[in-house]
Amino acid sequence: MIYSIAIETMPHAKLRKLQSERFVQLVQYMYRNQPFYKKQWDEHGIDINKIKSIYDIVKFPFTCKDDLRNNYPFGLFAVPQQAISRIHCSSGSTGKPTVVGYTKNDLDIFSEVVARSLCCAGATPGMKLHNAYGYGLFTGGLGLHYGAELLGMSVIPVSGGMTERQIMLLQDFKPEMISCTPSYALVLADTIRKKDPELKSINLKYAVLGAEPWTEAIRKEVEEKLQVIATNIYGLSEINGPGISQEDFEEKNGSHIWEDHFFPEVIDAITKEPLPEGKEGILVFTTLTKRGMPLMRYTTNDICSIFYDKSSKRTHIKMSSIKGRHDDMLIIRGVNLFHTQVEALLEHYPEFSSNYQLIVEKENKLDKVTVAIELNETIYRELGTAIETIQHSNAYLQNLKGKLYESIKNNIGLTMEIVLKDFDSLPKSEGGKLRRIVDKRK
Ligand code: DLL
Repeated sequence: MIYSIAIETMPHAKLRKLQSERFVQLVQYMYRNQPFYKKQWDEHGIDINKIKSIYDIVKFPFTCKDDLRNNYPFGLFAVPQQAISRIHCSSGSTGKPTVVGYTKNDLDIFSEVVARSLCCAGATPGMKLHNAYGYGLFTGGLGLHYGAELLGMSVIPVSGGMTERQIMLLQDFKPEMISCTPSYALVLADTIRKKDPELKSINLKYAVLGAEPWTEAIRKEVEEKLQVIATNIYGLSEINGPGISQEDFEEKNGSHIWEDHFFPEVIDAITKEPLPEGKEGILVFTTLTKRGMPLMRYTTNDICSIFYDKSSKRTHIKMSSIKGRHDDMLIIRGVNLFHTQVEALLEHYPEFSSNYQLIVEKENKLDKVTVAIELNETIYRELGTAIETIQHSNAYLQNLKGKLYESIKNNIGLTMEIVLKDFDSLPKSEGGKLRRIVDKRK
């Protein structure tokens, strides 16, 4: 089902015209109401009256996370604080969070794009949604919640954590759709299967997964273990929250960015020049319709490409899955490395569980990467002893480690130490975002 046919299938020329109209109004609005932008644009000699179309966007400087931090907490609000209906924060793990304010109308748009996204993921009115994204300052819980209600779903606002209780509710309420992080979907799947290996007690059909980078291997595993169709939902609080883009459950090759509200660009990480369709770089967004705290050319730091897909049911541009965040990119002995590259190789090894960590440290002044990876449950039980202690003497395990070592070396161009771990021994998702990298160099 398409939530809004007129918008989601709008011809490109008409979409571009709509974006241009919205952009021209936005620029005037921001200049009048956000002193930060007025000052910045004056310093850059931008004459806002000469801004005539969306193509003029290249004249504007970028906004970055530090601009939000420097204006903490409410300095970028474009309306008096009393006109802000809700405040969310980014999930930054250190220092002050970045704050986002929404007017009532911004929240209506937020719900609308999430309703669109849920339809795109396979939802229809009347379906039940088990929403296991965290409720609170994080945008995931409330964002999905109100969008699902707008669509006419019955929302079960479970939030994150308390896995046993979640499973009881999945079994008793029998929701058709679940929304959570991909890593938590796997935790739920493994826990359910321990009690019910054939999955007879639940009725899930769709999973809407996002908030952290994930790969095709994880998709396959979630789909097999939970017997669902899993699609990607993307977003960030600075721009809105979840529902900036969403994958179609029948197409699954990239997520549609709702271009009538969020104008995307991809720029080169070094030169900051906009890149053509299909080229990978840093994703940048301009909020075309937000009024509480609009942002111009916000650099997300997320690495992906954007492209039009003529074979799609919808006309809006797609983005590839996020490879990682630019600030999460590891530089190992001069080679750029995202953890998702290692994850993609692990897909070929059913002997492992999907739980792994990359540990980076200095050894004799050189970067050293260790891949700590759990064995899958069956092999672990067969071996029946602490894996870490026997991995150097057991021929089967040595051979397995050797194959992974070679595969990483040949595909990524780096040598990494492989350390096998007991099943279920590495940190798991408890509903929030899971960090795969432990960088001890910092
Ligand atoms: O994670 C919003 C969200 C909630 C998205 C629920 C999807 C589902 P923040 O906490 O501000 O907002 O974190 C935003 O998370 O810049 C990406 O680095 C990462 N991220 C979000 N969705 C995806 C995804 C929410 N589908 C940051 N794939 C973003 C990869 C994602 N990374």
